[in-house]
Amino acid sequence: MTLPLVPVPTRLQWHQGAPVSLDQSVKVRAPHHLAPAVAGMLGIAEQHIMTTDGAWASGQDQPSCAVVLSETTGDGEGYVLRAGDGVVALTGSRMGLLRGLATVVQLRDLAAPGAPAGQVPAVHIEDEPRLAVRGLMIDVARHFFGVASIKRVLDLMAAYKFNVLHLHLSDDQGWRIEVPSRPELTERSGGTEVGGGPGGFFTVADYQEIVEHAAVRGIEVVPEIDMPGHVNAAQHAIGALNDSGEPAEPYTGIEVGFSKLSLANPATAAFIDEVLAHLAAITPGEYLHVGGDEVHQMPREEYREFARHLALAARRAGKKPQLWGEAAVAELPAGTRVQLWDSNADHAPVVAAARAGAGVVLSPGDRVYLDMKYHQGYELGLDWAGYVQVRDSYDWDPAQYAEGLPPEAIEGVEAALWTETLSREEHLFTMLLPRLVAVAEVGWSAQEQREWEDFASRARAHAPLWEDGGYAYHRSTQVF
Ligand code: TNX
Repeated sequence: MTLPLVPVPTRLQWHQGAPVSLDQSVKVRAPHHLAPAVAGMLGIAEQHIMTTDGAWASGQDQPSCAVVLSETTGDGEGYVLRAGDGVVALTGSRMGLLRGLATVVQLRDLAAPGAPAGQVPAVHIEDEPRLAVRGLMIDVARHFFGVASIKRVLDLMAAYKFNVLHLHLSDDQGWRIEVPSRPELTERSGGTEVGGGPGGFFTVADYQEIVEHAAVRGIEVVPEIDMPGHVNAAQHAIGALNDSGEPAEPYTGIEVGFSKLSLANPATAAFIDEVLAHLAAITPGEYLHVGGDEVHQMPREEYREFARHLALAARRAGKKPQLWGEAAVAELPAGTRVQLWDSNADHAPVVAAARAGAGVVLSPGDRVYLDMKYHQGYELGLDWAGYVQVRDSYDWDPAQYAEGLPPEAIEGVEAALWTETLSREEHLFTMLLPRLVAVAEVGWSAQEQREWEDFASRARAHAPLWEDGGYAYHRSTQVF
């Protein structure tokens, strides 16, 4: 008997024992700090959670609990789950418990063969991720998506054990994060987007709400300010960032590669430091993404110098730098993360940077750019990397993607959702589902355990969960 879990766990054994019923009034015993995650992920009221530091929230007698979370030390994401005869017991570090909770939810909500949903079957699971980073990038610059939409994205990510949300916060078409010392950024460029729509931006409080919703679910937010290209919105807001000293015209088209900053302009370095210091201050995660892609009109030497400047600026702000693959040609400080994306490019510079010590996150356009059309004629999306069917997102091995890439340099995989053609929340989820869950399994599950037909049948079983959650999805004929 197989259960349709996604991502497929490392080890699963059935055993004799009665399934455990988990309804809305189930009692959960958990460390105090996990109560919001338990409530949010299992969808139960916080007063049903008995915290291990003794306090039973509503003051009743301590009940026996059907779900028991035991926290161990360490920061790994592995967990052990034993279910049967009235108890679901989860053991792991804080992160491990969060990943295990996602499994409990799937065990409860995906009906086991011959059993009703709402019951966790008697199983023993040991599980741990293949790759440390399992991310999703959302472009809120081309079209803006607000806090409520991003929280729904985070809920979906948590359900499939993702741990990094990368927010692309600035581009030619808009600036999406409040910088209190530079109010003109959002005042002038927060209200523009592709196609002339209303745009929008995150206040500091909005951003913190996102960071908190993510943190509760064990997801790190990596904010990106894209430089030295993709900067028209900044140059529209701040005239001093242009060589002319005059503000650029707003831009609402979808061409790339035409705008750039210059370090010869003394305003540039100060701008970079100020923005990154602010972003670092409001971001608890370790990384700042500083862009580096598609600067089509900059001489190579100037580009190399700029990319290095950006990486060092991120470090000065107290964070580790992450940059798009082009930046691999620069001399980057130790601890820099390079993000391979352009499936049409030569990967040799990224491979060389990895050999020199950079970490690599794989976001190959032909596999995990979830803004690519599913097939010819599909109404949403772009096609520069080709069509990306669900199977394309699933059927590849990160260790084999770029020839010569040392396996130990591969930190993880990150799907990307660019939004030139996506203007509504429904569009986001239609592009994400089912491909996002394919990427989840690529990042989490061992290569030997993955098989396309098996995945497709498991993924199919998840559609009712997406429907219950109000998530739009594409009924790909490869899966349905
Ligand atoms: C390339 S990926 C870009 C983005 C576009 C995307 C569309 C990357 C680093 N740059 O500016 O939005 O393609 O798929």
